Amino acid sequence: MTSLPQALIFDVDGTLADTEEAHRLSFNIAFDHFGLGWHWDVDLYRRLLEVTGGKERVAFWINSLAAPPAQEAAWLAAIPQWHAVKTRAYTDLVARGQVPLRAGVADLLIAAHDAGVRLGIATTTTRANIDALLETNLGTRGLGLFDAIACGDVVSEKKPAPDVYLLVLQMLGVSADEAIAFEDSPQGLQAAVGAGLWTVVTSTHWTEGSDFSGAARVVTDLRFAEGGAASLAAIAALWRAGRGEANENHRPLGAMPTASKDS
Ligand code: XBP
Ligand code: MG
Repeated sequence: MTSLPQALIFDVDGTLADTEEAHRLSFNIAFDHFGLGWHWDVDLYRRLLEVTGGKERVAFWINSLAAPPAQEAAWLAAIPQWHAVKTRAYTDLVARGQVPLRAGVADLLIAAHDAGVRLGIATTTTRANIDALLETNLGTRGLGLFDAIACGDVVSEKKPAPDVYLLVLQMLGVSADEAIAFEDSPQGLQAAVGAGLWTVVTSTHWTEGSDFSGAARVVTDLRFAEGGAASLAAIAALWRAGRGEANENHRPLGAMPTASKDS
């Protein structure tokens, strides 16, 4: 029996669930709520997804409008208020069952947890979004499956910086070479690889065709075999076989992240 990694670390948006359409709708709900007259369509949002973090994404959008300095400053100051409305809209969509987990995810999480593999989350999204996603899709045991959750503003440098992965490794008490990361985007992949992690990419329609150089594997979903336990064993076997070669490609571990001013 292939020995298992000590930990599996999951990105959230695009990896645990295909969430970005719900995020896009929620941003537009917030823009309408405040009468801003902005609408992010699918093509524009796909481009904006290169900016990680919802608040940062709105700030990037505002800067692109080249508004008069006083107007720009007023809009930038209002982002936290808008983002709170957006997050409420998003968590409502999730709670109504509009955002299911991706294929194979629930089985893999439960199999890994039951096998004693530690589970972590390393994400740019807001904590309330994670709680809603896990509780709605996995019930009250959902959050309890995870030993460490590093999310949102807990680090000042968001993905593609490696900080959130370095932090969750620290929280788990696991070294990068004893863990596997799962991501969906080039920014997330860069963050995980930058932290020294052997990384599996499960792209979505938002990120397919992106440059996933540095990924140990690029797959369509996390069903590596029939059932969670078999998938876990299959992923572990690939990891054991590939770990040596992958580590040669990884950049050295970054310095431990400095906790952000908000933490
Ligand atoms: C993806 C992100 C997030 C979401 C929106 O996070 O960049 O910002 O798009 O969520 P992940 P917020 O690292 O899980 O792929 O509005 O809460 O930021
Ligand atoms: Mg993602």
